[in-house]
Order: sequence, then structure tokens, then C-alpha cells
Amino acid sequence: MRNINQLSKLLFLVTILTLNSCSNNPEMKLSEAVLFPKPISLIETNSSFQLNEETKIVVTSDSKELVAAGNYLAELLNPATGFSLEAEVSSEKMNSNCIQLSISSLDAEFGKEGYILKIEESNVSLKASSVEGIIRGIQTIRQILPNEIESSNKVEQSWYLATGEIQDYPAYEYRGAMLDVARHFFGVEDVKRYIDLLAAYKLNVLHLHLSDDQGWRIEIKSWPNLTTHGGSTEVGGGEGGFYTQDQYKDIVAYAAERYITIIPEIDMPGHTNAALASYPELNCDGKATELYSGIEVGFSTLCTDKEITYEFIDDVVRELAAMTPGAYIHIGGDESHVTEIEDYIPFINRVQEIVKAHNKKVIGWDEIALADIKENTVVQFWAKTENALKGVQKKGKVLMSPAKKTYLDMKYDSLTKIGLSWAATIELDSAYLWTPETYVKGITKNDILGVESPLWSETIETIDDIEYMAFPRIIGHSEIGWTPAEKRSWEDYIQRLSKHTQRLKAMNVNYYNSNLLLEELK
Ligand code: TNX
Repeated sequence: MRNINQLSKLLFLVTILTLNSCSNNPEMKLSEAVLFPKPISLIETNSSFQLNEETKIVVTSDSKELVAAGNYLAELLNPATGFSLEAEVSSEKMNSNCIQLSISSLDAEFGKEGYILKIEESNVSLKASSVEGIIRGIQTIRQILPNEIESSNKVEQSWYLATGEIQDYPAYEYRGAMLDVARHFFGVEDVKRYIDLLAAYKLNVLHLHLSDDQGWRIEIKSWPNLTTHGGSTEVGGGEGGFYTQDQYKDIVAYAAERYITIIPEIDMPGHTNAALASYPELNCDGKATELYSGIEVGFSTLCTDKEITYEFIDDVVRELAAMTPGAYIHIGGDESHVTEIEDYIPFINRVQEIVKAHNKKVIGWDEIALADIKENTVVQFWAKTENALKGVQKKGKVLMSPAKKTYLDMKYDSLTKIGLSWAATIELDSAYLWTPETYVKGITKNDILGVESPLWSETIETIDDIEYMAFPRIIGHSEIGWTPAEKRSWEDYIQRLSKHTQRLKAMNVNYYNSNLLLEELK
């Protein structure tokens, strides 16, 4: 009897010891993780989960997309940790030391991109209604881990995630960036790098401005001179360049793995000198123009009353639509200063029909609201509030890109060495301190599709330039698109952003080190 008693005492001790060894993980506060965009809700439970080489990334169904999401997480974690994590399929209940990714229907407000992330000492569970939500939640897991997780080389340290629960979903369904690859051309690797950076902040659209006066950047097989001639220069007279259709498809696929949609823009009827230089028949006088490498705007137009113009557009839109899984084609429409308004309106109306015939919806800069836009057409507000309001009256949706707030090519202040300043100089506070649903009187949340930050490249030549102008302003824009206005404040934002500069360094981002960043928190 005494022996049994002693045995049970011993068992008791061993149990306590094992339990204790499970909770040897350090106490950590989830609220101290620096998260961008700021999540909707966060509860902390003051312990931690350890990620180690034994951790399993488990996906609960064998759907190809979910397995790919699991491997995307593994790819984010493997370089810095030196582990060889890989997604495994298992529908069984979680063992310990798992990061489990599962699809299960969450409440309606979570939408496609919302997720619930539960971190316990023994396991991590990430649930969403669709794989898109899993990809967004993976970015949160990534930001909860130490900054060193961003290193591309192995770092010797332990990897803990603070425990707790995050419930999260976006305010706006469209949160984008635009890159002008026409004024200066950027190659596939640069675009992929930008896509990776956008993904980290849960952005879901990259709009590529593929044509302008200075260059045509996408191969159109039925009109080959567009690229061989029209793609052969850029601002300053450099050699320009273009994407072959295969390269473009590769960009689209790379973005799709991160649940980022590529929206192609062919700007028309203005901003078309590269096309007009490549094909004389697109000009009213039948003569090809010279290639252009300056930075003036508003001097070119397609000949709106020639049939060949619409055959050309139909071919371009057909080839583009075939490479575009997303719903939208952007038709530009801005600054057509040499197109008469009597020509502009029927032109936009007709192009809208062409895009529709290829089963895509139209986005255009706010000037297109002057035409008879369709209900599902999107008006991208950049300059004129009256155009944006016209768009809403005509039952279009508005994409918010006010130049004074979102234009990433605007200088931070008068000392910024690159960039323009025609709309404003935009310091970090100005970029952050605005709200889409109150920015234009008469345009409410229901009218707004989302937010986009354009980066025009007249003065932008390298990926370092791109990063310098985009970061950290675009992080603020991502938060404006994701986090409801009542949960945002400048004071809280600048504190978090100051700490986040450490992560930007770990990500090798060439960010602008603003004086507004708080020295003591960097
Ligand atoms: C205006 S924004 C433009 C672009 C220029 C940009 C420079 C818009 C629709 N048109 O053609 O690149 O300003 O900031």
C-alpha cells in the first residue's frame, strides 16, 4: 500500500514536471507585436509557442491552394530559421507543435480575407473562409515572429510567438498599389520584389501602368511594333524594355500565389505616343510620331474617328484579357488634353463596350466619369472631386487615390532628391491622416471600392527608388484600407511604425527615415 502511495506520488511529480516543461516557454505579450495593418481585435494570454525544427505545418484538406498556402508559410520561415518545414495534409485533430491552417466558414463580416489566428503554447491555428484569408493571416504570423525572421540567411536563435487570439478582416475589399513601368521600365525581378513587399502588408492589387507616351511595355502579338519600337526607350532616353507575354504571365502567377491581382492598364486615348510612334495608321494624319523621352503630359491622342483605332484596341484588350484572371482592365482616360470632349466621350463609351465584350470590367482615371459609364465601372479618383461625384451619380464605384495623399511619387518634403511635387509634398503624417469615406463630401463608404497608392516613375529609376518613395508611406495606406477609421490614430501609428523600422531593415527595404519617426523607439 505504502509503495503504491509512493508510486502515485512519484507519478504526480513526473506529471507536474512534464507539464511544467511544456510551459517553460517564456511569458510574452501578443499586444507588443508590431502589426501592420492593425488588426480588428487582439486578446493576449501571456505565454508563447515555440517554433522549432519539429514544428509541423498542417493543412486540413488536400486542396492544391491550401497546400500551396502552407508551403508559402514554410518558404517565409525556412531561410531565417534554417528549418525545412513543409506543408503536410492531415484532417486529424491537432497534435502538439503544429501550425494548422484550415478553411472553415467564419461569420459574414470576415469575408474572403478575414481570419482567426489562435496561438496557444502547444499549437497555432489559423482559420479562414478561403485560402485568401489564410494568406493574409500568414502575414500576421510572420509579423508576430521576431524581426530576424525576415533574414534571408540562417539566424541562430529561438523562435517564439506570443500566445493569444486575433480576429481580423479588412474594411475595404480593394487595397492596391500602382507601378508606372512605362516612364521607366522595371524588370520582372523588381516587380516580384515589390509584390512581395505589398503582400506583407495585406495589399491585394498591383495595377501596372503598361503604356504611356514614353513606352509600351507589354507584348501584343498582333501589333508587334508596339514593343519592338514603342518599348525601345524611356524617360531620359534609356533603352526601356517590355514584358513578353510569358514574362507577364509569370508576374500574374507570382502575384496570384500571394492572392494579389494584377490589373493591367493601357492608357488611352491620351498618353499614347509610344503606340502612335509604332503605327502611323493610329494617327489622324497617318504619320508616325517620334519616340518621346521627356516628361510632359497631355500632348498625344489616338485618332478617335478612325475604325482602325477600335480594331487596334479590340486586339490589345483581347490579348490582355486572355492573360488576366482578374475582373478588371484599366483603360486610363486621364489628361487627354488634345482630344476634344465631343470625341472623348464616345471614345470612352466605345472602349467600355470593347472591354465588356471581352468579359472584363472597366477601371479608368476620374475623367472617364464624363462618359456614360456603366454601373460596375470603377472611377479612380485622383484629382477632381466633381468627376468622382459624377461617377457615383452614374452608379459607378470609386477607387480612392487622391494625389495629395496617396501619390507615392510626391516628395516627402522639399529636400527629397527624387519625385515630383505638383500635388503636394507628402510627409508620413499627411499620408496617414485621411479617411476614404470622409475625404470627398458626398462619397460614402458604400460608394468606395477601396484605396490605391500610385507610383509614377518619371523620376524613379531603380527598385531602391521605388522602395524609398513607397516605404513607409504605403504601410499607412495599407492600414487605411484595412483598419476601420475608429481604430486608427496618428500617435499610435507613428509609435508602431518607429519600432517597425527594425523590421524594414531586416527586410532590406530602402525606406525613407523621416524625422517624424521616434528616435527612441527605432
Ligand atoms: C499625373 S495621375 C498623371 C501621370 C503623371 C503623374 C505624375 C494621372 C492619372 N496622370 O501621367 O505621371 O501626374 O505625378
